[in-house]
Amino acid sequence: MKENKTFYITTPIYYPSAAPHIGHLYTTVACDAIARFKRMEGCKVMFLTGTDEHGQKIQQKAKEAGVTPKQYVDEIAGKFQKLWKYVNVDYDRFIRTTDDYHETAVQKIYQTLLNKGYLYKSEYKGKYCTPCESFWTESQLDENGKCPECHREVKEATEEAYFFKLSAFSEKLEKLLTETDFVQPEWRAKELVNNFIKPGLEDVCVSRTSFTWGVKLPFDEKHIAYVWIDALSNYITALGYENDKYDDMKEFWPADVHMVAKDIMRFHALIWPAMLMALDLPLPKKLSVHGYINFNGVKMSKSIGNVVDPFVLGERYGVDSIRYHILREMPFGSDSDYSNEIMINRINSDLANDLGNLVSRTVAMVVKYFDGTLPAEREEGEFDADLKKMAVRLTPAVTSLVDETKLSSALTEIMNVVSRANKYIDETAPWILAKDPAKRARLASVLYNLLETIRICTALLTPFMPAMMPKALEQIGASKEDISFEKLSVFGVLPACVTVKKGDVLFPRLDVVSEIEYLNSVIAPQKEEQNAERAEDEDLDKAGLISIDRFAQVKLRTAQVVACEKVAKSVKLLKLRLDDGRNGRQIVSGIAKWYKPEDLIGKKIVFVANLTPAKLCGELSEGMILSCDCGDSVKLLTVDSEVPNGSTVR
Ligand code: ME8
Repeated sequence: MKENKTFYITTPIYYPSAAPHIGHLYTTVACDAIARFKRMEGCKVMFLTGTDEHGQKIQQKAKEAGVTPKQYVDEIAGKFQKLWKYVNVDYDRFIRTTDDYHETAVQKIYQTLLNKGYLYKSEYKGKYCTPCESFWTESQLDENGKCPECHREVKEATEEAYFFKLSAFSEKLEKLLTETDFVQPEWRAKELVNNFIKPGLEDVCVSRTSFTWGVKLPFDEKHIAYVWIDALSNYITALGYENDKYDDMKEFWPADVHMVAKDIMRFHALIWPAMLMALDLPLPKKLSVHGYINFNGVKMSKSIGNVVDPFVLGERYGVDSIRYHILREMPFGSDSDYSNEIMINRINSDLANDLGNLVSRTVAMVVKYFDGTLPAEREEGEFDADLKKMAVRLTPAVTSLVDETKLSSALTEIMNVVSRANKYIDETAPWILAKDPAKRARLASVLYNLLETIRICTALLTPFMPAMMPKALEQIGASKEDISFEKLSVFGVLPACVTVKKGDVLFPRLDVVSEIEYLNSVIAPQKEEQNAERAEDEDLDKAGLISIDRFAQVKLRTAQVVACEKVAKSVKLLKLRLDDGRNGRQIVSGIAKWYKPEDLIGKKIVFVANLTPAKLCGELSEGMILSCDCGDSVKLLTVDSEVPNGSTVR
C-alpha cells in the first residue's frame, strides 16, 4: 500500500483546432487508467490534461470562422472536456494555456531564461511549417523538402527572434537519453540521439513577431512566446510554478509520467528537459512515448480526414468497450491500426465471450444450484491450485506492467486469467457435480474459486473499464473492502457464504456483419479517396447523375411500423416506432396529412438507415421513410409482407 506516495501524470495539452478523435482518446484514456490504478494502490494522484490554445494556426482558424481567437478556443476547449466526461476520464486538473495564471507564469519563465543568459536575440532564417508550428532545418526536411512530420509545404521565414540556447545542453541531454531510462521505450531514445544530438543540437527559435495570438514576452512585447515553450510550461504552471493559483510543486514535481505520442517526443525529450535544467528544476521521471492509432496505415488525424468519432463508437458499443479496445490494441511504443473488424471481434471475443460470459455463467450457477448464496462447506480438488496460483500472481504482475505504462500487456495478463477461469469451468464441470448431492461441497468450492478469480480480475480491470466493472463486482457480491488493493493479491477474501446478485448482461454479443456495415457507413473514409470521389461526383453532378458508389452509400432497409402517434407540436408530423430487425428505431415523418396513425400500424415500409439522426419538433428521428408523390397526395412505399424486417434494399 503506497499511502504516502504521490503520483503525477500528464497527457499532452491538445490543440483545440480539431474535433477530438480516438487518437486523442488513446493518450488520455491510457493516463486515466494509470491514474485510476495508482489511486487504487493508495497513491495521492494528480492527473493533468488540458488544451493548448495559442498560436498562428488558431488565430487563422478563428479568422476563418469569423470569431475572436478566444471565442474560438472557448468553444473547442469545451468539446474536449465534454469528451473526457463522456468517456469517464477522471482528471484532477484541466489547464488551458489561455488561463491568466498560466500566461503570467510563462512570462516569468521567459524572464528567468533571459536573466540566466539562456535567451538571446538574433534573426531567424529557416523553414517553418504552419500546421505543425515547427521550425525545421534544411537537413531535417523530408526527401521532398517538406515538413518531416506532416509532409506539407514549409515556407522560408526570416524575422527577428529570441533563441533558446538548446545547444548548451547537448551533453547533458545525451547523458539523459543514453544513461537513464527517462524515455520509454528505450529505442526511441536512441532515435533522438541519432537524429538530433549527433548531428549537432541547434538553438531553438522561441519567439515570433508575425502574429499576435499568444503570450507577449515581458521584456519585448512585440514578440509572442513560441507555442512549444508556452505549452510545455503547462506541466509546472498547473502545479503553481510562478503563480498563486496553485501550490502543488513541492508535492507533485517532478512528474512521474508524461505520456505523449511519437510526433511530439522531441519537444518533450529535448526542449523540455533543457528548459527545466535552465530553470534549475528536477527532471520528470519518465516520458512514455506511444505510437499512432492509424486508419489503414495512415495516422488518424482530422487534417487527413480519417478520424473515428469516439461519441459514435461509445453510443453504439459502450464507453468501456472502446476504452478496452484502444488500450488492448496499442502495443507498447508502436503504432496500432484501427479497424472496425478488429474492434468488433475484440469486443466479442474478450468482453462478451470471455469476461462477460465468465461472470454471467458463474453467477447463474450460484443462483441455480444454491439459490444465490454459497454454503460454507468446501472440498478442494484437482485444478484448484493452478487457478489460485495464477490469480494471486496477477496483481503484482499487472502492477509492474502499469508502472512501465505497458497497458496492453497488463490487459493481456488479466484476460489470460479470465481464460484460465473459463477453462476451469470446463475442467470441473459444475453441471455434473450438481447432479450428485455428495458433491455439494466440491461444487461450492468450484464456484467460490471462480467468484474469487472474478473478484481479482474485475477489480484490476476497473481502472480500464470504470463503468462496467463495478457492476460485475456487484453481481458477484464483492464489497468495497473486498477489493481494497492489498486484498487483490490474496485468495479467499469473499465471505464463505457469499450472496451473488444476477444482473444485466455486461457486454452483449455483437453481430459482426451488421456492425461492420454500420461502422463503414458512419466512419469517414480517407481524404484521398474522398477527394477522388468528390472530383468524380462533381463531373457527374454536372450531368445530373450520381455514381453507383455514391448511390451505394445510401443504406435502404425494410421495417414494420409497430406503433405510431402524432407529434404534439406539429400538424404535419407523425412519430413511427419501427421494428427494423435490430434494436428498433424511431422515425418522424411529415405524412400526417395523408395517414392516420392507426392506418400505419403493421405496414412494411422502406427507410434510409444511415441518415444523421435529427430532432424534429423535439422528437428524435433516426432515418427517413420513403414515399411516393401521387398527384396531390403522398403514399408510403410499402413492401410485401413476406420480406423480413431489416432486409437490405438494393
Ligand atoms: O501536439 N494516435 O497537440 P495535438 C495516437 N498541443 N495518438 C494521437 C493521434 C493518433 N492518431 N493523434 C493525436 C499537440 N494523438 C500539442 C501538445 S504538449 C505540451 C503540447 C495524441 O492536439 C498524442 O498524444 O496535436 C499526441 O501526442 C497528441 O494527441 C497531440 O495532440
